[in-house]
Amino acid sequence: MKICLVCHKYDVALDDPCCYPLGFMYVSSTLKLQGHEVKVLNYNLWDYDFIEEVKDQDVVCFTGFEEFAKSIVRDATLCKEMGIWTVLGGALATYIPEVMGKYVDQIIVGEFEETSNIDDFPLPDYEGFGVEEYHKRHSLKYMGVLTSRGCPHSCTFCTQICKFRVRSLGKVFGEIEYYKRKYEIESIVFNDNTLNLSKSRFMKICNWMKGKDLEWGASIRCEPFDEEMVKAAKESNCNYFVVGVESFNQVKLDAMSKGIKAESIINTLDLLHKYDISYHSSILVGFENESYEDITTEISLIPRGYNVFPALVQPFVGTKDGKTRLITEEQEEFLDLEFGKYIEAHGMYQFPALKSCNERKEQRANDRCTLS
Ligand code: B12
Ligand SMILES: C[S@@+](CC[C@H](N)C(=O)[O-])C[C@H]1O[C@@H](n2cnc3c(N)ncnc32)[C@H](O)[C@@H]1O
Ligand code: SF4
Repeated sequence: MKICLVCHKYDVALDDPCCYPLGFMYVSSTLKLQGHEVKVLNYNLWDYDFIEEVKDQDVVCFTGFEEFAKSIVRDATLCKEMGIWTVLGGALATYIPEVMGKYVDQIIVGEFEETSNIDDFPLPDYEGFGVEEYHKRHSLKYMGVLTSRGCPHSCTFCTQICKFRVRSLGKVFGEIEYYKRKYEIESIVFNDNTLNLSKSRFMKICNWMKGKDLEWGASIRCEPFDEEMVKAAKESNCNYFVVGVESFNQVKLDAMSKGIKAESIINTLDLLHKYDISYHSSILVGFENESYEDITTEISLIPRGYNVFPALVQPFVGTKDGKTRLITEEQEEFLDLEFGKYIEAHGMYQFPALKSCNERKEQRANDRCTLS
């Protein structure tokens, strides 16, 4: 069958360390393995004449979070008018199938490859989604790699599409070696929800990355994390972590089922400072029992000197938090703007290795000047 995957444009900079639509790329490679002829419209890189592109296709597939809902409805309606079968997978399909089912012919809930063994999944279809173009536009060549799916924790504000499973590390390392050979990459972003669920697995990853001449980054929880782990990360060229902090208040951490102790947050962040590994993290505010004063007080109590930024909890499909707020819409808008300004001023999302192309070119030019 001729199947077209429509990947709408994310509202993130192309240089974001998480810019690859990995889930859809996995769908693509599985479909190819099943013998389908797959075509991808990746709006993150290019624009298309939609009708022209899909008119000879048997099936058109969509994916995404809330921000894509409008574009999905628009394009699915066009497809229906043309008599093309439409399919939706991902978060919207999984959590609000009854709503989205009105606009598409078929809904696929959860992981596409759910029934097979995680180690048998084909690698994500980077080629089909234009990886060479990403590499041209990025300031450095990196690939996103998943060593696991899902997360065994259940923080109240977060949702997972699938149950937690890990890949065998041999497979993960093989994938990285393959990318290194094929694309001469400079960096790896581990796109797992949490890379440090197990200390021994985290140590094995660090030990393997050591000496590979690849920078890397990942998302981690504050527990388990200790000096042995941060040292191994540093020695293996780790240069960035996204750290789950959410609050320094133990009562609030417990209410959101975070499963960590407030003191381990400080320990973790201090270790990152000691070993000079960049990071960013958020304090989540705007839960249903929080007044404007509670929020401003919590923000004023964020310990100084850490890269911890305030953020409004987002009521994603599949989560309940943030749907009912105690603060008024005006207060919410005001906080959102203030947080935006704060983040812009401090460059929260500036993954150190992924500076904008211009900045990197400038830096190279400056480096040359200094040397000559
Ligand atoms: C890459 C990434 C992004 C990228 C791309 C998004 C994407 N989906 O690929 C970008 C940069 C856009 C992004 C942005 C954000 N993200 Co993000 N992101 C990720 C990340 C690291 C990897 C995604 C991934 O590859 N998942 C694994 C794949 C295998 O799963 P999947 O995408 O669900 O795909 C499978 C199924 O859903 C299904 N499927 C998917 N599409 C389709 C389509 C069809 C047709 C079919 C049949 C099946 C199907 O099959 C796939 C393979 O099995 C995840 C963490 C994680 N490991 O999941 C966070 C994650 C999804 N992001 C998260 C967050 C919080 C954000 C941001 C709010 C960050 C921020 N502060 O701005 C924004 C907001 C996004 C939004 N508007 O809602 C949260 C979501 C939390 C939640 N929903 O409660 C996650 C889970 C991280 C976390 N634990 O906090 N993100
Ligand atoms: C991958 S997690 C961080 C690492 C690790 N999994 C952890 O939770 O400690 C990414 C971060 O995204 C943020 N996040 C997740 N769901 C969110 C939501 N609904 N609203 C706002 N931020 C959210 C949280 O701050 C969370 O720590
Ligand atoms: S916030 Fe992090 S630890 Fe909590 S459930 Fe989500 S991914 Fe897991």
